Amino acid sequence: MPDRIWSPAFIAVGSNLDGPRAQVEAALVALGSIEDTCCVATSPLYQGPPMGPQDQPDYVNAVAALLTQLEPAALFSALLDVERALGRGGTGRKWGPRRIDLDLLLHGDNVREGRALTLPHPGLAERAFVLQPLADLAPTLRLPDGRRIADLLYSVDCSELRRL
Ligand code: PH2
Ligand code: MG
Ligand code: MG
Repeated sequence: MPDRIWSPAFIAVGSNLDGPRAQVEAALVALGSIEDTCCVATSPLYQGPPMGPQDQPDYVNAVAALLTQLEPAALFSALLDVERALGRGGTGRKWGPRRIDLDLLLHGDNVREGRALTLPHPGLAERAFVLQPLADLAPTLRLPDGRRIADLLYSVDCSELRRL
C-alpha cells in the first residue's frame, strides 16, 4: 500500500464546565495521542462570553493544529472518542454548556456537507473565539474558497475575548 499522505487539520477546543481551562489543556494533550496524527501546534487559550444561551458560564477556547493521515471521517470519529474519554458533560442542549467540545474546523482543502460533518466548519468564519486562536497559529492560511484567516478576523468583534 502506498504511504498515506499527511494533511493539515485544525481543531477548535471549547469548555465551560468543571474547570474549563484544565479541560481545554487536557483535550489539547489528548489530541496528541490520536493514531496516525501529530499535534504540531496549539494556540493560546482565550476566555469569552458564551455564544447562544446566556445563562451559562464563560467559555475557554483554543485551537490545535494537527498533521494527520486520517481521512476526515476517521479524524471526526477520533475526536468523538476523545470527547467521550474526557466526559463530554453538559445536557446536550444546542449551544448549551459542556465539559469539552472538539470541532473539526478544516481538513486540508476538503469541502463537504453532511449531517454529521461539514467542512470547513460552518461557524468558523463568524466566531471570534475560533478565528482568534486560529489566526494565532496560521494567519496566512486560506479557506478552500480563498478567504484568508487574518482577513476574516477583521470582520469579527474580538473585544470580549481575554487571552489567558
Ligand atoms: N460552544 C458552544 C456554545 N457557545 N461560546 C463560546 N464562546 N465558545 C464555545 O466554544 C461555545 C460557545 C457549544 O459548543
Ligand atoms: Mg462547538
Ligand atoms: Mg462540537
